[in-house]
Amino acid sequence: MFKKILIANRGEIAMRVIRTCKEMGIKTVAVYSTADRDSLHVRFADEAVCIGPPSSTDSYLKIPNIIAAAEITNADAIHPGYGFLSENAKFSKICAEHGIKFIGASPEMIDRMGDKATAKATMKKAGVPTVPGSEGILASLADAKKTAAKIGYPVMMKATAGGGGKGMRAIWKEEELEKAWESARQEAKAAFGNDGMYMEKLIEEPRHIEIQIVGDSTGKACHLSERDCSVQRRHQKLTEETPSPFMTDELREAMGNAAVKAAEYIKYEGAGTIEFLVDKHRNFYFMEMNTRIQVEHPITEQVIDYDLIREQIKVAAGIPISGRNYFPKLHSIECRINAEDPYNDFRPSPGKITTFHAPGGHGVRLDTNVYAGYVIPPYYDSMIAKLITTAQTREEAINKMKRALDEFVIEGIKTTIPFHRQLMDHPDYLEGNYTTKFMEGFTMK
Ligand code: MV4
Repeated sequence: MFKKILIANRGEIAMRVIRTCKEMGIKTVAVYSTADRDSLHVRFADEAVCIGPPSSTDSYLKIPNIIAAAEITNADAIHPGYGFLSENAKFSKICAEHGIKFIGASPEMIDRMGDKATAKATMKKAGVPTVPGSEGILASLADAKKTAAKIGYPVMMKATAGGGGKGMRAIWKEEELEKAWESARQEAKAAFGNDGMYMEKLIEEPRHIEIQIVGDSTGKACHLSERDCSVQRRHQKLTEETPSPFMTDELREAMGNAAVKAAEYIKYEGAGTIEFLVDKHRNFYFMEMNTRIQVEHPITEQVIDYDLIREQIKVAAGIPISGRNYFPKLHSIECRINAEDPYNDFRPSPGKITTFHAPGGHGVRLDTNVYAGYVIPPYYDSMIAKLITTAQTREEAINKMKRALDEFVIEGIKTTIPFHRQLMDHPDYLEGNYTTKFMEGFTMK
């Protein structure tokens, strides 16, 4: 087992990893930028190394500085968290070259799943349902036109180096195709340095339902059931829940088995998430695979009483998984609390937190790195806390979330607490009747 793990991240996920390491008797090293000098993860780790100035490019994304921090502290593994370098194949490779265990996917796996057209072709070979569409990358505009005519409009054009909606265009009729082709490729080239595009039948009003999987070094994989992440705004998840209100036992069985089949086919090691699009007829289709721990992992932990970070560390240390699948025994909801103003287009609201009163009580979990007096820096992601409630039923979990949100006091900055409180009263949300289109019709009262 590792003796010392460096956490190459910040904020709540750094705290999350440090907590499990402490429980496992593993020493921890925090890395921080000069803007994060007073951050909680710096204080809770056994050691801390400053790796640069505030900008992420010069600190949390600066591979030489992170490797140097691991070398000088003699860390034998690095946990990348999510975001930053968590799905950076070059970083995974450099860790391996320095004899430091990257607690994440191999460089080959990251590249294979990071290229969306390749990931999709791989899943299709594994026998996982995929959306009907082009065989790989579109060769030209003429090829795109021919493919769209074959699939039948509406179609969705996507950047192979993309993900999270960047470089994606919905095309409803042929007249729109050329403009979409040019603009999407330009956007993809600028964002990813790769303008490869592929095309699929457009799935109307889909749900985003993802399956958590864990694979080990013996080639075995298991699933830990689903998370419904359909409530998103501009491809940013706002709240997630498990079980999905749209799920049936048959659908869970089919999606879980497909996810395990995929993980074992690619010999996936570690924690991963397979994202599916689910249409109104409950047909499900592979969308993307994430080779990292996800922000929303706590709701899965809550309903099956499982520590996903612990499992990641054990698998990375070569310890085999039990192999059984896990099904939700409870209901859990996560609300992402961001330093943003929901009354002003969710614009960022950094600054000093003058009052902080955390909710608590039975079935309430708060994963956060902020406290009264903490100054939220403007350089990083705006999420400051994840409020998670868990209960026997969805209705009880919602009522608990309402009560916890009402208890949650943060002053000095604006937050998305009022948005979540209003969401918990929304008739369609209460009915579990929502798709990825839900936020298009939502306005703050
Ligand atoms: C789709 C789709 C409809 N049809 N693909 C959004 C980002 C990336 N995860 C893929 N996405 C979508 N792909 C087909 N063939 C609709 C979306 C989509 C979406 C998916 C999940 C969660 C939120 C979304 C918001 C807009 C569009």
